[in-house]
Amino acid sequence: MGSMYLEEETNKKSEVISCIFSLKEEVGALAKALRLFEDKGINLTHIESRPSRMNKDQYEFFISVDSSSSQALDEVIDGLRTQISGHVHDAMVPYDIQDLDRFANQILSYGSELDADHPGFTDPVYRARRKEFADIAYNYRHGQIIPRVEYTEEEKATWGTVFRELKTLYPTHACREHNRVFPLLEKYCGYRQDNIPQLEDVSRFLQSCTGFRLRPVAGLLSSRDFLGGLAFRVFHSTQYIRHGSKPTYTPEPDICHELLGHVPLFADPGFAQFSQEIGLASLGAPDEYIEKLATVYWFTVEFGLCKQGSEIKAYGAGLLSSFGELQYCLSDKPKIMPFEPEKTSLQKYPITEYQPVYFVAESFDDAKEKVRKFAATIPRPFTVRYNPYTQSIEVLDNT
Ligand code: HBI
Ligand code: NLE
Ligand code: FE
Repeated sequence: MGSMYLEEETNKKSEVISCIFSLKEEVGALAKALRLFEDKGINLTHIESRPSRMNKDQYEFFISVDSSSSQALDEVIDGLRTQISGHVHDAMVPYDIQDLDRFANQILSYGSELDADHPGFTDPVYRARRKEFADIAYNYRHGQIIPRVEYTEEEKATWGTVFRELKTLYPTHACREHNRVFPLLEKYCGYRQDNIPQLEDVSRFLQSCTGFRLRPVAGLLSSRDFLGGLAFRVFHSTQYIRHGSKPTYTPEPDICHELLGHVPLFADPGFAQFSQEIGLASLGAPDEYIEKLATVYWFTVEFGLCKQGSEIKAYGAGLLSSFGELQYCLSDKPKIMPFEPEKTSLQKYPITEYQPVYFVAESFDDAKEKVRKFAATIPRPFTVRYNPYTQSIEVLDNT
C-alpha cells in the first residue's frame, strides 16, 4: 500500500494534502467520519486504514485530498474532533519538499512583531527593518531564488563585531568539522568581516556539499514545522541581524547564528545526516515526542559539545554564534553530561540565557546511531524514508 501511495504522490507532486486521524473501533464510526468529508464536498484521493499501535481499541486512517480542499479539510478536522471524538494527529505531515510552503509562514513570535523585552522593541528603525525581512520570508516559495538583501552600514558593523570575535575563538573552541569548512565559506561565499553573505549563495554552496538548502523564515517556527524541514534537508534560516546593542549573545536566531553557527556544520556529510535523522524522526510523531526531539535538537545541533581526541569542542550553532557563550561553555562553570537521547530528551533548559548543562557526544556518527535507536521507540502509525531523487517522503506501513 505504501508504494501505491507513493506513485500517486509523485505524479501529482504537491497537489495533495494528507492527514491522519484515529477513531474508536465501533460500528459506523468511519461512515460518520466520511460523511463529514462528503458534506464539505471533499473528494478523497486516497485512504488507508490500520489498527492503532498506540491505542488498542482504535483504528487509524490516513487520507489524502486534493490541495484545493485545504480550507474545507480544516473544517472537517474540527468536525472529527468535536462531533465524533476522533483524534486527529497533530501531524499534517509534509510529504514533499514543496509542502514546506504550507508550514513556513506560521511564526510563533518575533516575526514582524517584537516582544516587549527585545532590545529592538523600542527602536523604530529596527522594527521597520524586521518587517522587510518578514515580508521576504512570507512571500518565498520553494524553488525560488532567495532575494538578495543590501545590509545597512550599521548592520554590517554588528556582523563585523560578531565575525571578528568569533573568528579568534574558532581555532581553539570549535570542532574540527567547523574549522575545516570555514575557509571554504570565506573563499566561495563572501564570509568576511566587512560583508554579510547572501543566503542564496550560501544555500547553493550547501547544496553542493550535502544537499542541504536554506529557506528564508520570518522568525521562530513551531518545533514540529522546524524539525520537519530537516527531514528534507531544508534549513529554515532567518535573514535579519541581531540588534547592534547586544552582539555577544541573543536568544533568537539571526543571520549571524545561521551563517556562522549552523551553515559550516550543514556542509559536513556526517553532521548533515545526523540532522536529517532528527527531522525524519519528527514526522508524524505525537506531541510529547516532538518535545523530546526538540530537546535532543537543542542539546546537539544547537548547544552540543563533542569529544575530539582528548579535548572537548563546541559544535552547537548557538555556541558557535555567540562569542559570550562559546567561551563560557568550555569553562569550568557549566555542568557537562554524556549525550544519551533517552535522558537528554528530558532535560529542562532556559532559552534566554547561557545553558547551565551541556551534553557531550562521542562523535556525529555515534550521536546519529543513538538518535536512530531513540526514534525507533517513538510510537508512530507509519515509518518514513526519504527519497532524495523525488525529494519526498515514502510512507511505509508498520503493520
Ligand atoms: N525556528 N526559525 C527557527 N529557527 C530555529 O532555530 C528554531 C525554530 N523553531 C524551534 C527551534 N528552533 C528549536 O529550538 C527546536 O524547538 C526544534
Ligand atoms: N545565543 C545565540 C547567539 O547569540 O548567537 C543564538 C541562539 C539561537 C537559538
Ligand atoms: Fe539555531
